[in-house]
Amino acid sequence: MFNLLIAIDDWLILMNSTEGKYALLSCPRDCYDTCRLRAYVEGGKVVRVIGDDGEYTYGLTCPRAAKDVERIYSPARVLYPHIKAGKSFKRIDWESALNVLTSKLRYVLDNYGPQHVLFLEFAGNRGILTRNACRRLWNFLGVTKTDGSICDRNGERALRLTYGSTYGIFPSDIKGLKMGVIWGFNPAVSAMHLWKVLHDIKDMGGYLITIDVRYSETAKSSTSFIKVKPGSDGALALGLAKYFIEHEYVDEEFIKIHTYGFDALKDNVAKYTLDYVEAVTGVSKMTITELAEAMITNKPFSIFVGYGIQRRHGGGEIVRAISLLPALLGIHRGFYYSNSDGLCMNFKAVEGADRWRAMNVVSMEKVGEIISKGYFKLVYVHLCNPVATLPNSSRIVEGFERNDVFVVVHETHWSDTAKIADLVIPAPTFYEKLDLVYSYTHNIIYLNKPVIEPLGESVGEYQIMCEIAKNVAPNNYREICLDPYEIFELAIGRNNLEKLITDNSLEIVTKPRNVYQTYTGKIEFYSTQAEEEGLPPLPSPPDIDEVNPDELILISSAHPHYTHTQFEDVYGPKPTTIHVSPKDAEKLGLRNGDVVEIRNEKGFAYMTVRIDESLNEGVLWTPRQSYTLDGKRINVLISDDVDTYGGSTLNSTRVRIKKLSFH
Ligand SMILES: Nc1nc2c(c(=O)[nH]1)N[C@H]1C(S)=C(S)[C@@H](COP(=O)(O)OP(=O)(O)OC[C@H]3O[C@@H](n4cnc5c(=O)[nH]c(N)nc54)[C@H](O)[C@@H]3O)O[C@H]1N2
Ligand SMILES: Nc1nc2c(c(=O)[nH]1)N[C@H]1C(S)=C(S)[C@@H](COP(=O)(O)OP(=O)(O)OC[C@H]3O[C@@H](n4cnc5c(=O)[nH]c(N)nc54)[C@H](O)[C@@H]3O)O[C@H]1N2
Ligand code: SF4
Ligand SMILES: [Mo]
Repeated sequence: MFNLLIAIDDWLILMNSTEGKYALLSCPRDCYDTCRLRAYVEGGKVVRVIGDDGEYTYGLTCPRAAKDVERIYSPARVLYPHIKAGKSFKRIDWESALNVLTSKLRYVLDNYGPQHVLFLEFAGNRGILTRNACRRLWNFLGVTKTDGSICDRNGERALRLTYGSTYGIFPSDIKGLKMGVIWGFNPAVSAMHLWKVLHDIKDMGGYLITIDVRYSETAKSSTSFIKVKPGSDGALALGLAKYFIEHEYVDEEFIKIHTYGFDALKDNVAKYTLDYVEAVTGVSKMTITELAEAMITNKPFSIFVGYGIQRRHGGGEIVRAISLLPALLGIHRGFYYSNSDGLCMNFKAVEGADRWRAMNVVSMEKVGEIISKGYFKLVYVHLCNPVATLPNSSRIVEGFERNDVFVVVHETHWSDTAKIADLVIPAPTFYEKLDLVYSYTHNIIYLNKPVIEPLGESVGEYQIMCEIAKNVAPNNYREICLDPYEIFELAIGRNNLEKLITDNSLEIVTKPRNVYQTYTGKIEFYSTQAEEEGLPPLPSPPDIDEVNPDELILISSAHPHYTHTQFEDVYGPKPTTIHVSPKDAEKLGLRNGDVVEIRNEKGFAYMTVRIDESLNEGVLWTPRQSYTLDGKRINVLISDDVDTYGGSTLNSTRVRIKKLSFH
């Protein structure tokens, strides 16, 4: 093993309990909840993991954490560096692995230029050190990076245009609500700890209204459910806005002081009569009226906007329209979406983005198209599994399999992507490394330290970044590679860091809910920044996701057992079922268990039919990144179009299906 430039030998202290010795650490997976976990350790091994009983975790263990022991010690762990040898892999030592990696990187930098190196990452681990700090090297080198747009970009941009930033209500304020409107969000599956807090609203006699394209797990346990046609939520929101304005329910005083562009908005909503909205959304006039009246009479309420709703054409405009509703009724930031903008933390300094900037940025949706053409000569992948999770994924496989593209994957497990890489290097799980973990929902940050030794020869991402920096940028090494605690200090400041080191967790100060970082300092119904950027200054959502007569819309969303493609080694591969509405099944002559071909211009796949009453006619559903019967992932068919707000349109995927007959 080579000598680490930064040795991390600072371990979490184990505490005694009747059930054994345990340490507290935080889950850095890409998930709303960022739980505090109790990891029980015996003989240097993690033997059990449960959710701690403190604030925001409430002693609830999710199905992923419950299986973390199996995941840590899974046979699918990458334990040693491996290099591609023909059709399989050969184990090599770290020194050789680093030699291959740095010499390839230097070769591409010198002969092609930094823009031909792609740094491809996402959020497999959201730790400050593992994720943000590793960007320092790649920003310094000026390589190509992605725009990180796959997940929540459309909604993020919408809220920044309207409110100046994305933060809304924090969990500590949810208790005071009379009503929660859960819009295109399935927290019963995707955020079970936040869901507990939301559910408390109902248990205290308040209301939960869920708006979705299917009768989701969340809808089943809400006070009421409103089913809409995919992509029609913007029309519903502007219909509600018109109702508030017409019936003089708006808070004029609040509007005068805190908002900009109300008169223009008034004209903008004129066409959204109840008749029009009913025709577009499929929601009856009576239900629309009831929803409007519920908002008027149950203040304060908050709208919990999910990410599923905005991954579509017009997704940004839809979130903008929805986000205006509480403001019309006099509520400051009456929404929840992502609270990271509201934390007083300096991500730019951590990433070195305040001094260096990547040269070239590519859309995450278009990675497949660009990679398949061989533009990038070296691709460095960590914290993601792009050949399974990005859209148009067969193009990514095509690119990775080219002889003139060298693919390096730093992974904890043999992911789909690792399996087709040229060089695979082993990474420790979050139980095996130091990090600072923050949440995009609550405001408690944690200092994670290892509870066990890194398995096999795994080495942390930040340490590898430092090794590469030493080799390819020796003169700037000291600037790029700071001590991990210096990185943490950049993120939260010295005073906070001192408290964090003493207590292991810390409540971070949040920005005030009644302050708006827009040009006018107000909530902008009419967005001055959108105008400047050539986007419509007033919310202009599409009426609906357009489809041709024989096409259906394919929606995919989170499954309780998996975090995207993780935990398939524990729970087994994701199901190969496609859910079809009873009406479509009848039209297409389909029965449960039939095998169908699903096809669009990107390709085809085979799946097994499950007839599902929770779906509207015209909508298909499958767990995200599901497998198909012919051994692909559904992402071979997923839309790679980019929304006008720069984000993904995964849920605007249009397909045709037909029963396969075997002769
Ligand atoms: N168990 C589990 N939890 C997770 C994850 C995981 O993989 N597994 N991943 C995490 C990540 S990265 C993310 S981004 C979040 C995602 O979690 P959520 O924000 O809940 O988003 P999705 O699960 O994609 O979709 C939420 C709902 O949107 C609905 N929807 C889709 N289109 C429309 C529409 O046009 N209108 C309306 N009204 N509804 C629509 C879907 O039917 C679905 O029920 O979950 C996080 N939590
Ligand atoms: N069809 C469809 N596709 C989707 C979506 C959808 O709704 N439908 N949702 C999209 C969304 S919202 C998201 S966020 C993306 C997620 O896309 P990805 O981030 O690619 O999802 P994961 O499968 O979780 O991949 C994370 C990888 O990181 C690895 N990993 C975990 N911890 C560590 C670590 O500490 N170090 C290292 N080096 N590796 C680690 C895991 O083993 C795993 O292979 O998928 C997108 N794709
Ligand atoms: S995956 Fe989400 S719900 Fe599960 S432990 Fe991690 S943060 Fe909590
Ligand atoms: Mo996501």
